[in-house]
Amino acid sequence: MLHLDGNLLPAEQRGAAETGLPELRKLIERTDVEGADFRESKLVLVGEGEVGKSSLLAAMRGEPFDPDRGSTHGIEVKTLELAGPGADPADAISLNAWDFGGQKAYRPTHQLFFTAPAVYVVVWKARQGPMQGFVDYWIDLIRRRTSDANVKIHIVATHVDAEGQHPKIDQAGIRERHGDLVGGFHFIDSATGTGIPALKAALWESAAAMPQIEREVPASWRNLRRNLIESGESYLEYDAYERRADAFGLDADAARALARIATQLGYWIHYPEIPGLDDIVVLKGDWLSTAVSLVLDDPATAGANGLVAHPRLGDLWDDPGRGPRYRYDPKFHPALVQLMEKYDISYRIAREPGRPESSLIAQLLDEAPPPLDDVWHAFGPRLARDAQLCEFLDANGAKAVPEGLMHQLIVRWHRRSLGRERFEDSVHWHSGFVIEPDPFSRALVRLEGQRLRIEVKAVYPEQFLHEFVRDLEAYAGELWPGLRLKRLVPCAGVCIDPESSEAGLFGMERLLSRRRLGKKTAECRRCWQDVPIDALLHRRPADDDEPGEAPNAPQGLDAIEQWTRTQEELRKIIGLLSDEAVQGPRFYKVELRDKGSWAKRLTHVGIRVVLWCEHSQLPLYVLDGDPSSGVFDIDVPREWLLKSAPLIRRTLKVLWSTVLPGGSVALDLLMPSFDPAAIENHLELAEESFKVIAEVGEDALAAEQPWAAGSASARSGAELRRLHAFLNKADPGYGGLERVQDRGRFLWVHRRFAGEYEPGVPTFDAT
Ligand SMILES: Nc1nc2c(ncn2[C@@H]2O[C@H](COP(=O)(O)OP(=O)(O)OP(=O)(O)O)[C@@H](O)[C@H]2O)c(=O)[nH]1
Ligand SMILES: [Mg+2]
Repeated sequence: MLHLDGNLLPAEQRGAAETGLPELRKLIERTDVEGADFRESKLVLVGEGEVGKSSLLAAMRGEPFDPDRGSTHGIEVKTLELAGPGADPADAISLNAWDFGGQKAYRPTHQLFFTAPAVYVVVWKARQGPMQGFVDYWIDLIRRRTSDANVKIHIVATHVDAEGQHPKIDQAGIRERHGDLVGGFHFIDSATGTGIPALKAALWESAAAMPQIEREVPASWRNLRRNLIESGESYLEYDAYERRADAFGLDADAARALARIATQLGYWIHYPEIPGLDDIVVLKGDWLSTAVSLVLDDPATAGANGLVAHPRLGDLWDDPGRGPRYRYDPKFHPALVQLMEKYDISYRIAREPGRPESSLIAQLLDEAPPPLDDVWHAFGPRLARDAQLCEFLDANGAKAVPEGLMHQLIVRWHRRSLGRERFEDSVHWHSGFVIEPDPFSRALVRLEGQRLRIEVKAVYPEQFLHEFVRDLEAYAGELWPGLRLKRLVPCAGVCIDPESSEAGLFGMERLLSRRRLGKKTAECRRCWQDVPIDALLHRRPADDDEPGEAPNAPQGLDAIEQWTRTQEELRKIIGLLSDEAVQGPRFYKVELRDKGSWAKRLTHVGIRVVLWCEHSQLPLYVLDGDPSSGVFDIDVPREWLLKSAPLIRRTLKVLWSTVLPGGSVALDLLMPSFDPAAIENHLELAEESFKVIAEVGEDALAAEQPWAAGSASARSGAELRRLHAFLNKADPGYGGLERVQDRGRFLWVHRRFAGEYEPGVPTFDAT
């Protein structure tokens, strides 16, 4: 058996493992046959603008010094061959050197390409003022993105001969803060060549010490990659790539595996799932970032607060006034837009007749916040309010807001923005935004110094807070593994500060551990009063995934409250079954086709499965106006029905409450002419069926104990997967439900809502 988890396999093989076992097997077989050493690693040059990064790389590559070198647009990737200390050619290491343009505007995008394993060079120039701060800044940026694993950082001062003095930097301080990550301090001059050989030797040492520098990969892979690097091409059409691969002895499967793995490693770009990128392999890592920099550098887009019409993008990406490196064949423009979306750089705004399709580049949003009176202060005066603050702490415990975080959050949450239908209604700026998680609640998210403050107005504001912070934690954990999220609870008026500034803040972890220890209060570090912990944590447990009590509203709750509870339960079910949603939908209802046959205890029973849309929370037959749409009569093993009963019951309850008066907003808005009684009839049938299942099931349950072992979610998931297999036989298209992604999670929605999640291939027409 192959053990694929953990870090036992080198990255290529892990990549192959993720793409499927057959490919992995093939890779391993090939390695046995024709394994060859592959000494290659990544070098990343960073630092402020114009400190001499590109000149340094040129000097190391043995190119003549160019006193009039232009500033780097985006990223340039070049190879740097380093010979080992002896003359043995087998010691040579080939580095892919990534030279980043230092302009501030590029930083949020560039750091996406800071990956490990890699040797980093932080370049500085000792002319003006204290450069120490900049050096620290870049080291921090690298560490946040890489969580220190497999990273070495060299700190290089340029212009040393030109300056005529040895620049000073607090080496001891930097070593103290960053420890073993620091590979060394170097002082060079690219114009005269001073210090260049010694630096190259030091970089070789660091690269040679990287784990997996000598990866065993098939010689055919290595030879193909070498050939492609040396050819200098930026991209290949997929069939040309296949032909080239074939010439190096790679069949179609192996070529596809290599393309995917090289994408995962950040060398190439090939996304078979993005239309337009499926038929090319981009060979240069800087291809996308340069395209993004052309947009970021565009004064017109900046002047429009980041709003750019696609024809304008078309002009920027194929400007006859620029050199070939900055021109992109228009057939790739749609793919570029989709890649920017994939990296949360931009999103497409709602289409309007007479206006060309447009995107918002979040990084170029206005610095000044818009007036918040109407959209926030006046909103929902009777709704409950809650707030939380988040801090990001680095390995040294220092606070740091990840660069570009706010822009990425704006893109990530744009489906809840106020401008969903009319872009002009959006409320967002450089460091904040207002969103509407659902029709009855709003949230204001903004940067406050080094903290992110999230305020919510809703019936149960803690629900959204919980969802948002959890999403933030997962997202930040992926992008900035070197940072840790710390949650803070404001005193929210509990604080007895004489100025009632309500500025007291309590660390969430501290409150929770105090409570676990049985303590009832926590001391406020602002007013030094003991504040009741329960008052600070007026939150209900939100992550229990056991079937909670029904969302049926207790007496006295009004429609909005009931609606909110229903949504919460829906979200829980969606979250509980998120892995299974890769394969198929989660919302369905079951009726027994013949209740009598259930009692006969045959091994199989006839059921009717009715599929629901997870977006509108309505059955497909309602949305399609066709009683047979999304309705399947199938035979299933009796034992499946017994095991699925808990999930069926839980889903049934919540589907019921969506059609109760006030339950589903969607029904009134989307289907004003539809009579809810029709759904009610269906649900009644399902409920009766469920009663029959449960009654006759009791003794069977006792005998078979299908509900006994494992956690509820694991069991429900397994049974749901079986249902997908049954339905697949009847209709692999699941009645036309489409799978879409929202913040990395899958949803199954009616096709008419799919466009809200996945806007399709972008268009570049003038209207
Ligand atoms: N005398 C001297 N000049 C240098 C040295 N390094 C760079 N320069 C000059 O400084 C200017 C900027 O150098 P670049 O290498 O373009 O700087 P960069 O860091 O790549 O700049 P960006 O790409 O804009 O971030 C150029 O005009 C170089 O000729 C050095 O070591 N000595
Ligand atoms: Mg440069």
